[in-house]
Amino acid sequence: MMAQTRRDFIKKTAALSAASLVGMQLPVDVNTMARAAEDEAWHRGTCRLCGVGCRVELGVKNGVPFALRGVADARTNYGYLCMKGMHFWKCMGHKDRLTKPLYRERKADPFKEISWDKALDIAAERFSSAVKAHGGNAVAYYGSGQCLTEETYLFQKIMRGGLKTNNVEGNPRLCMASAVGGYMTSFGADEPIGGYADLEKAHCFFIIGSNTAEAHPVLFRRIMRRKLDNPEVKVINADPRVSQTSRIADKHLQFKPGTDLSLLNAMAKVIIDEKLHDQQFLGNYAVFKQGKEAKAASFDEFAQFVAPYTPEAAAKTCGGTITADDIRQVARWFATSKGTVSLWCMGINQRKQGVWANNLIHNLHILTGQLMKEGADSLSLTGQPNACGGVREAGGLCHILPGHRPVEKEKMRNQVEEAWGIPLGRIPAEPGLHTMDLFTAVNKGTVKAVWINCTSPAQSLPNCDLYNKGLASDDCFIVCTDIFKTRTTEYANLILPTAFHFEKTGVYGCTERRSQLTRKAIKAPGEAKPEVWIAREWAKRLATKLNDPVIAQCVKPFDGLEEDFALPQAIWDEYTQKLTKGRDNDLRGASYAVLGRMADGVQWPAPTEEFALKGGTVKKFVKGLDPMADSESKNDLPYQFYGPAHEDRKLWIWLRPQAEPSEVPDADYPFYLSTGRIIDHWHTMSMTGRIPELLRANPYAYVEINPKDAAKLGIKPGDMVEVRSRRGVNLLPAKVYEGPIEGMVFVYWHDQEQTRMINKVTKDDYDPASKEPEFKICAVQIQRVSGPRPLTPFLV
Ligand SMILES: Nc1nc2c(c(=O)[nH]1)N[C@H]1C(S)=C(S)[C@@H](COP(=O)(O)OP(=O)(O)OC[C@H]3O[C@@H](n4cnc5c(=O)[nH]c(N)nc54)[C@H](O)[C@@H]3O)O[C@H]1N2
Ligand SMILES: Nc1nc2c(c(=O)[nH]1)N[C@H]1C(S)=C(S)[C@@H](COP(=O)(O)OP(=O)(O)OC[C@H]3O[C@@H](n4cnc5c(=O)[nH]c(N)nc54)[C@H](O)[C@@H]3O)O[C@H]1N2
Ligand code: SF4
Ligand SMILES: [Mo]
Repeated sequence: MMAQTRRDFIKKTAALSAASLVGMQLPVDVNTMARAAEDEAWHRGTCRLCGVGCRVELGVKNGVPFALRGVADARTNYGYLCMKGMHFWKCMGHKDRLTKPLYRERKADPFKEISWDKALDIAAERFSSAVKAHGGNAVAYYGSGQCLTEETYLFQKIMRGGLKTNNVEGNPRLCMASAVGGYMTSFGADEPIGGYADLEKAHCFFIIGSNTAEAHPVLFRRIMRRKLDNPEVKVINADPRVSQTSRIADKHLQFKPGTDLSLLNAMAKVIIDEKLHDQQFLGNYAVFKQGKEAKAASFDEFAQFVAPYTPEAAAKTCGGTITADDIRQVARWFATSKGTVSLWCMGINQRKQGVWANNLIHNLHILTGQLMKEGADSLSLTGQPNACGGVREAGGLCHILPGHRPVEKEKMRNQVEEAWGIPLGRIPAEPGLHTMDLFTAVNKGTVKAVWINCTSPAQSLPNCDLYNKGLASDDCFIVCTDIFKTRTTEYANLILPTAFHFEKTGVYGCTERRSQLTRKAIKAPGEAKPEVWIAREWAKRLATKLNDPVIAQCVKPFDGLEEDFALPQAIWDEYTQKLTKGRDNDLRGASYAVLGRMADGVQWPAPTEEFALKGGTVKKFVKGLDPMADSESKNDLPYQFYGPAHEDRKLWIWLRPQAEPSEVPDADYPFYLSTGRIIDHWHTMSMTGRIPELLRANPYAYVEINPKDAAKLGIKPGDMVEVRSRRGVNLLPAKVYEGPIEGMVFVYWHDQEQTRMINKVTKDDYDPASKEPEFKICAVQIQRVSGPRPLTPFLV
């Protein structure tokens, strides 16, 4: 059956392969195809925004961008784009772009323009004096799932190998950490087994805690197309809110926030009771585990564990409109369809039990064998364009090194040190500070200097006012690399202007293990520079100031290379050739030359160029499709689960109970607050807030209230409402509609205006396993405020 999948796959993508072959044979690079007029060119790259990874072409005339369009033969998007994707290029020539380094010694001082030379000198001086006085752990790098892989890789190399600290973190801790924890503990390997190709083959979609329609619009379009063409395809949507995604659902399961662990366990119980599990798949590939020590359990123990989660009991826990029969129905659809794909995102990850909730979704796939066949996958949606490629794969979190290597394993550290040509033992054995501990340490004054790159924690951290106190203090030196001023640059000592997407070269790796190259197509404004240049030049100065040849060694391979292409290429080559060899994310075949020829990049594992030129691995662990499954094969079974974290090479089904969120409503704070996204804005709105076509649609945040609650509180649409928690307060206009379940309100978190920054209100408690904060649930009181309140967007 899988051999047929491969044939099907090749047939379906024949045109695409032909395109790649053309690229192979001709000396033309498909990334820059001159069209029509000689001065007009279309440059191929990836969308700057979400984790779908749509392939785009930027139209440039006389050095100025004028349009952006989708690439029709790209397997990520088949030409489609969403509104934000079509418009992000308008950030390129924007009048607000940062164009010169800015500096102030104290945070109360005004900023002054300074030269790059001076700026880098100051950054090196402040970091090296902190290291001299207090050791490597007194400094930190805080990056982003929106950095290019080359940027994340180089910064973490300088921090770990050069400054001897694992204080390398980034915003994926706020986002994907629970998904990583789920994949590692259930499958022994991070990142999805299948990918988008499964969407067109699926017969049932289980969408839980994901507003795919607004957060991954192009994938939603593919799901909708599949359902339109095949009305028998079932769509289940499980979310405490009726969202834009629910509109295509055959069944919407609406429940009290945080109760869905019960729902998932009840689905498992129905599956077992009705004997819908796949005994043979379980026998060949799965074991059962429980507790912190991952103690072995039996099938019977699992059955006993889920026994109390009867559909009736779960329906009661979940509240809302769910009935026991709904739960039976969706469990049957899930188990018996010819192929079920689950999709989830922050409604599952940003939870006190984020890893457990991930495990419970994987459980259903392992139990039913809805995993390895075509049209089936347990597919975690990634939020940012390069959280997978840059951060999860290239060492962007405090506990992981490049190539999916855990920091705490000495052998893994030594492999990295050898690849870098630095003394063994140079990289500290202890993981660094995770995000919430890092900003707590800034508050305490124990971290003396932080480099914040491509992210705006002053707005995106939960309970942000608490952490902004530390950022505001002169005890901590803050460098921000950004393209615009943000809420975070308000706390900076040094603001360094960087080149934007398409103004520099590098790779993004999206949700489905796919790496795609974007080459520089236009010049950055003013003196803005690519981060790889900034990092290299900074490291050279650190080496001098600390008189440490090992720091110099970290950037020596990149010495003198021009920053537009040769430098990022050399960084990519070092990372892929030296540090992905033999790892599950083997990318050795995906050189810039190969990526440049592909319409849509390469899915790892892709150990050879020949294999990469065919597109790489569509489905991991399948012999005949995944070269590592073949090379690692230990038996005659069709699948080989070689995931690095499970030595037994098995899939683990976990016994995980329902548990309470960190904060639930009570008499004083009687409502659940949940926060999330809308289709036309991106995070802190630094980009989308500056694009009139996007801002006009949603100029300011509002609070969604269920009509029954609004009636009880005398709130009418448009009334100004105070949303108050134990931590802070917002003042927002009301949107009254049947979205959130009764007893719950929802606010999008994009708005930068101080009275509408919802992270003043959210709670900063986190999942003890993944350290990911519970942005999705806290308790608030809401109250109508009388009198006129003028509403102004933060940017006009
Ligand atoms: N337009 C747009 N798209 C984006 C982004 C953006 O800023 N704007 N950001 C990108 C990023 S980085 C990310 S991480 C993704 C996020 O993508 P999503 O996670 O899909 O988006 P959110 O709106 O954060 O949250 C999704 C849903 O979780 C639900 N939820 C709340 N509480 C619970 C619960 O207890 N259980 C369950 N099952 N669900 C719950 C909410 O009601 C909401 O509908 O989007 C990416 N795409
Ligand atoms: N309440 C609440 N809070 C949340 C969430 C939630 O659901 N609810 N979600 C969380 C999640 S999932 C995420 S991912 C985070 C995201 O939160 P952030 O990462 O803080 O938000 P962004 O606006 O994406 O920040 C990216 C920054 O990079 C800048 N930038 C753009 N291009 C470049 C470039 O090429 N180089 C550099 N150096 N900078 C550039 C932008 O101007 C912007 O300031 O927020 C988290 N916060
Ligand atoms: S779906 Fe995501 S990747 Fe695609 S165009 Fe929209 S924002 Fe860009
Ligand atoms: Mo995210």
